[in-house]
Order: sequence, then C-alpha cells, then structure tokens
Amino acid sequence: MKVLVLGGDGFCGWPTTLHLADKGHDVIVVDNLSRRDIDIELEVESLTPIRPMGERIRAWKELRGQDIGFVNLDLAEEYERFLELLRNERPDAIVHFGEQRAAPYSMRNSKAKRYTVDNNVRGTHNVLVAIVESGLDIALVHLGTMGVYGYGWSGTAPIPEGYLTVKVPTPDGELEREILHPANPGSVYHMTKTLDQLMFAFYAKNDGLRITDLHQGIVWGTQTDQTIKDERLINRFDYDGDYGTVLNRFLMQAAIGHPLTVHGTGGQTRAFIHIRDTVRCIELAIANPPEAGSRVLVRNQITETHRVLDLAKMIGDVTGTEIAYLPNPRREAEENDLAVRNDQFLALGLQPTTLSQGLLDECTDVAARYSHRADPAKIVSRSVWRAGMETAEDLLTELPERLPEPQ
Ligand code: NAD
Ligand code: USQ
Repeated sequence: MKVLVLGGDGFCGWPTTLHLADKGHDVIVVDNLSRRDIDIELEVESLTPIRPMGERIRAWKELRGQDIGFVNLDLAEEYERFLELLRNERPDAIVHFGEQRAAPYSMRNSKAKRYTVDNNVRGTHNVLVAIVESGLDIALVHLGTMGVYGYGWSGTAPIPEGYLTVKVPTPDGELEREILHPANPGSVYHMTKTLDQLMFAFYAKNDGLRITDLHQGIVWGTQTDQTIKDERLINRFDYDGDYGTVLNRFLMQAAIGHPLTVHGTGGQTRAFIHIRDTVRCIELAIANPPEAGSRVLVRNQITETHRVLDLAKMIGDVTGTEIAYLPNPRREAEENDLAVRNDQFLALGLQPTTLSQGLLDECTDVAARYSHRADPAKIVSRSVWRAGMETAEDLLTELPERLPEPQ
C-alpha cells in the first residue's frame, strides 16, 4: 500500500514509518517539524539525539535500500498543497499523528491553548475535506486518545470501544441506541481529540469516508526493531515536564538518580501501550479498515492499565530511587478506577507487550546512555491547569557527577 504518515517525524510517527516501510509499504512522511520547534521554544531536547529528517531517511536508504518520502507541510495552514499531494500520490491509506499532543503544553498559557485548538482541529478538518475533494478512496487512521472518555466516569465498568448502548425514554417506550461514548476531556489537548471525533462522525455519515479512530493509551518505551538498527534512526525520548509522559519520565528519572515525580497521591490509573505495540496496531488498523458507509470504527489501543503510584513504587524498588510526592499541577481526580476493553486488537492478533523487567531495563538503559543530555531544570512539571496552582521547586539542580549504574 501507499501510506502517508502525517506527523511521521514524531515519537509514534517515526517508528511507525519505519515499521510500515519494513513491511513493504510505500511510505511518505508529511510533517511540518513543529514538534522540533516546540523543543526550541521550551529550551529542551529529546533525551536521545534524534537526527534531522533528511539524515534519518538517508540512513534507512543505506540500510534497507528503500526510499521514504518526506514533505514538509503544515496540515492546518496549507490545505491546497495537501490536496495536491493527495492528487499526485493517490495514497491507499493515511495515518494521522500530526497534532499537538501534550496535555500540559496545551494548558501552559492562552497562546498554547489557542495554538493546540487551531492546529489540531483545523489540521484534522483539512485532512477530511481534502480526502473528499480528491475523490479518492483513502482509508484514514487517526490517533485519538483514551482521554476522550475521561477517567472514572463509568467507575469500574469497562470502557467500551467508542460506542455506548443507552436507553432513551420516549412516550412510546424505551428506544435502544448506540451513541458515541460521552466525551469528558481533561485538558485542552484532550478536548481537541473529542472535537476530532465529531468531525469524523460527520464525514463518515455524509461522505462515506472510511475512518478508524484509535483511542490510544500512554505510549512508553523508545526503540522498536527498526529504530534500534542504527543510531541515526533513534526515536525521540521526551522527559521534560510538558512532553515527557509518566512511565518514561520515571525510568529516565531513575537513570539519573532524580526522585520519582508523583503528582498528588499518585492514585491516577491510566492505560498504557509499548511503542512496539503502537506500530503493530497501526499496521493492523490499515489492513482492516471499515467499509465505506459504515460508522467510524473506534478501537481502544491499549494493552494494560496501571496506577501511577504502583509504577513509581515498582521502579523505586528495583532501582533504589526515592519517590517525591509533588503538588499536582493538573485538575484531575486524586484516584480513579480504569477498566478498558481492547477486544478488537486482540481479535486481530495483537500479542500484547506488557510491562516486563526486560523492557523497563531496556528503556532505562537508553535513558542512562544519554543521561548527560538531560537538563534537571526541565523535569518538574510547571504547566498548571488554572493560574495560581502550586508547583514544586527543582528536585535536582545539577546532574550527579557519576550517574547511577544501570541495574
Ligand atoms: P509528537 O509530538 O512526537 O509527534 C507529532 C508530530 O506531528 C510531530 O512530528 C509534529 O511536528 C507533527 N505535527 C504537528 N502538527 C502538525 C501540522 N499542523 N502539520 C504537520 N505536522 C504536524 O507526538 P506523538 O507522541 O508521536 O503522538 C502522535 C499522535 O498520537 C498524537 O496525535 C497524539 O495525540 C497521539 N497519542 C500519543 C500518545 C503518546 O503517549 N505519545 C498517546 C495517545 C495518543
Ligand atoms: N504524572 C505524574 N508524574 C509525572 C507525570 C505525570 O504523576 O511526572 C501523572 C499525571 O498527573 C497524570 C498521569 O500521570 O495523572 C498521566 O500523565 P502523562 O503526562 O503520562 O499522560 P497524559 O497527559 O494523559 O498524556 C499522554 C500523551 C497524550 C495521550 C495520553 C493518552 O501525552 O498524547 O493522549 O497520554 S491517555 O492518558 O490515555 O489519555
């Protein structure tokens, strides 16, 4: 298949690009490199030394003899160029990762809130309109988030895959309906994903677009079978307070001897997936698209759930790192239950990669290898959900001279 990977320079997009290329697909990355610009704005860098796009692509060509295309294009701003690209390339599928994805960054200030909404909503809408205008039969696979469902809304009831069966009382008795699960976003970023969902529902119904929306949990790990082959292919590793996600942050913190930054009580339960499973799920999703005319196919892309404090304790115990209980910069429940259905990917043959010591060690080793690149002043999360919320001081002002040996 010919596949466009929108956001193919990012943490999930780059390994997916390589995985799909390795499977023999013809891949073109579309990315405006805005994530790299945000690193400059935040004065932080990926812990791993990610290479410029041209070098990444050249390294793959050298290794595998395969061409990967790259178009530097802003999905939110350059509609005509994107439409032209579809007309010229006539892809079979589009995988859409190309959005601003950090909840803390989206809450940072008014500028970041407005950027996140403008970028994500306009970008996604442009993709939909361009597919319609091109007249081509392109299957769209979008990366949504578990966060569209909110946390704790249905207690211990497992979250279904996108749709909820409800009973509507009418004068003539009860009507049974399947509705899109109520949206309950916890940040401006998550809100954009709930808006995406409505746009998908409309374009599937009105134009018969074939759309899969993948509600993905927190992705952890860094390397895949392809990115590990050559240092020039290395994947991004975010550890900073805005873009670093919880499990990778804890592993990186353990690698430099930084206390593990638990927000509040650590009672939040979240869904997780390893990056190696992310790329497999995308492969399965593009191979199994919905029929034209059917509703949006929603799949939950997660393999396990964990409480934040349990993760911290587990990593703390193994590595001898202490836990720091910090004021929570977010407005979120102190504790929540979370059960999630993921039957669809299991039925398609996904063999879940769950948390194992080996994989945790692999990730800590990557973090340890590049720990000299870390800036300890960037670790504590300081983007608050409401002005005036308390945040912690830095817990480490300098990197230790001798970094802890990986255990
Ligand atoms: P990322 O920020 O590393 O990658 C996103 C990429 O999209 C970047 O390379 C960026 O430059 C590009 N991009 C953003 N706006 C663009 C635009 N207007 N035009 C062109 N390119 C644009 O993020 P990621 O972690 O790879 O996440 C990818 C997708 O997966 C996101 O949509 C995110 O919401 C979703 N997701 C991520 C996680 C996670 O834990 N990382 C979990 C669930 C869902
Ligand atoms: N947390 C800590 N300590 C930290 C960092 C985070 O206790 O140092 C807590 C947060 O308060 C939160 C939880 O860990 O309760 C998860 O935070 P996160 O930053 O790991 O994840 P989140 O903000 O939810 O966002 C990430 C991705 C986003 C994706 C989402 C999937 O950045 O793109 O949509 O995971 S999900 O969480 O399932 O909605």
